[in-house]
Amino acid sequence: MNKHLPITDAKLHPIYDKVQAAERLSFEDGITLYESPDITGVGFLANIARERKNGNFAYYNINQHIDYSNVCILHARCHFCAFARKNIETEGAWEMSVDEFLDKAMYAIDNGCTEIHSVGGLHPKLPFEYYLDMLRGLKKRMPQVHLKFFTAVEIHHFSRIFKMSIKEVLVALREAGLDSLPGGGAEIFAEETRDKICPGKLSAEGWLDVHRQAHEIGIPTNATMLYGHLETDADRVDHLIRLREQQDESGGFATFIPLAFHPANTRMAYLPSPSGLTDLRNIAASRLLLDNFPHIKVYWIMTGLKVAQVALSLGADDIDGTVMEEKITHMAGASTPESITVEEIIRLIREAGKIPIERDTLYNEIIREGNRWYRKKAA
Ligand code: V47
Repeated sequence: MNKHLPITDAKLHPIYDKVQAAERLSFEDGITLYESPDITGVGFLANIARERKNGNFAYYNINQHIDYSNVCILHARCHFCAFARKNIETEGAWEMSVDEFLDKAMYAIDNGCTEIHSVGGLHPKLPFEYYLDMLRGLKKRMPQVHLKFFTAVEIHHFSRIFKMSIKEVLVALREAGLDSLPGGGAEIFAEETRDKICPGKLSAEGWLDVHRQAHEIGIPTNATMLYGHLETDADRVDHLIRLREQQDESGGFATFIPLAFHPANTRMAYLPSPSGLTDLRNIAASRLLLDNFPHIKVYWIMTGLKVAQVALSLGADDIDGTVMEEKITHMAGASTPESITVEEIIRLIREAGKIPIERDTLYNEIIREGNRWYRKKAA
């Protein structure tokens, strides 16, 4: 090994050779990445993979999260969740009307937002028309804004309560204006751990199946992994490899986002928060194992801005966006702001030595002229 390379753990040397040759890493390689004491070496390897895919660019977007309701039939099931409430009478519960939802979204859109990201709990009573009207209302007013709505768990819930197949739900939502699915609800696929942290929730197979069916009809999606709870290194590698296999088969994942568990106000509040090094290792390992994912996003809301900035040199090529209003992590004790300005995002990216690119949800470059924006045409 060249003495100038910043790798001190000899166990990483064979992985270095594979990364240089752009060869696929194995399950055992994944375990080595998680166990290695040489985090600098792991990050160095991830940066090789990152630069090969994304050069020196770092992406961000101008988006708004709107959680339409936190009423959830699984409120007592997901031990990691501080967001869900039993019903609308429970303290801290909310349920937006379609008009309230549209007003909030339109305010963001009028202020330059290119993506609305909207999810909610598994609501027992809202009719299917409610969800269709949210999409239709926005598409009619602003067709160019990307609508990234509903996790696979919500899609499965709609299919169950409205007695439609998953495909029928997806097709109806797409006709109403749905552009993509966010990556939430994946948690950790390994059955034993999944059963401990969210017994009774949609299985790993069910989650992957919804994404596969979305990809089959041309709806792109994202993927996540919740880490920092009861999962083992083997669970993390298993999760990433199952995503990689799904991507080989259906090919519609745009980005992967590792999510750092926030324990406050949850049934796992006895656990410590994941450390900065755990955050960075998850970013680096996912960049290296997910060789068929075009992008790795560091979600600054969960890691904090400082770790997010460092992550741009250790595997991540996307820092998410302005977000504007975040509930899921902040109800679980996040100390990050709920939004940041574009100027701040650009400053952090430039200071990390990267070139900031404003993107839409599907990584097309956004060009702004005054108050107007458009997607740059591919050359
Ligand atoms: O599904 C819930 C997780 C997810 C906690 O697709 C928690 O672009 C940490 O999926 N601590 C929702 N995490 C967020 C999400 C997401 C975020 C940003 C971008 C995208 C995207 C997707 O948050 C949930 C769950 O996995 N979560 N509770 C908690 N206490």
